Amino acid sequence: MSLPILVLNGPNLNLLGTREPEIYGRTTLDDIRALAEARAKTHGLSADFRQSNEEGELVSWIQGARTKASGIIINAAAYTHTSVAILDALLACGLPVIEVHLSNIFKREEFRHHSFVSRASTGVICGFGAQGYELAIDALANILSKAKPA
Ligand code: CA2
Repeated sequence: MSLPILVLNGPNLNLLGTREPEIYGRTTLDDIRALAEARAKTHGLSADFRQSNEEGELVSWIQGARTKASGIIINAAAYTHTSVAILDALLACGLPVIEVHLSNIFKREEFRHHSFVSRASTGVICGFGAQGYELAIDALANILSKAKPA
């Protein structure tokens, strides 16, 4: 069994489904966890799904992933646009990274158009709501299958 995919969620995503449904929809983070775990299973993989409101905790989880995960899917939420610490941790971990956003950040305020996370990511998926996590798992599964020695 390969190492799990680490699925990281940043600040305020624990509020999903309870506030601002016009932007983020009515799906809760627990719903997304279930979707991600089910999707990983279809690829013979597992998902280690986490959320934190704290930048340092996210950095520590990324550091730990080096030996405990096969790849990272990250919605760093507001830290996407501010955190060099998360970028540095992602660059250092040496794992494939897929960046996800529920909303289309390019249709929103100018300050959301820049992502530090993107510099460490193989690809970015945004604007597809909860489905974006499933798309990210498919993309990562494809990357991991190609990286496997024959
Ligand atoms: O679209 C995304 O997934 C974002 O990463 C969400 C972040 C935002 O800062 C990014 O620019 C784009 C915000 C997450 C906050 O989630 C909430 C959910 C419900 C109610 C309030 C906030």
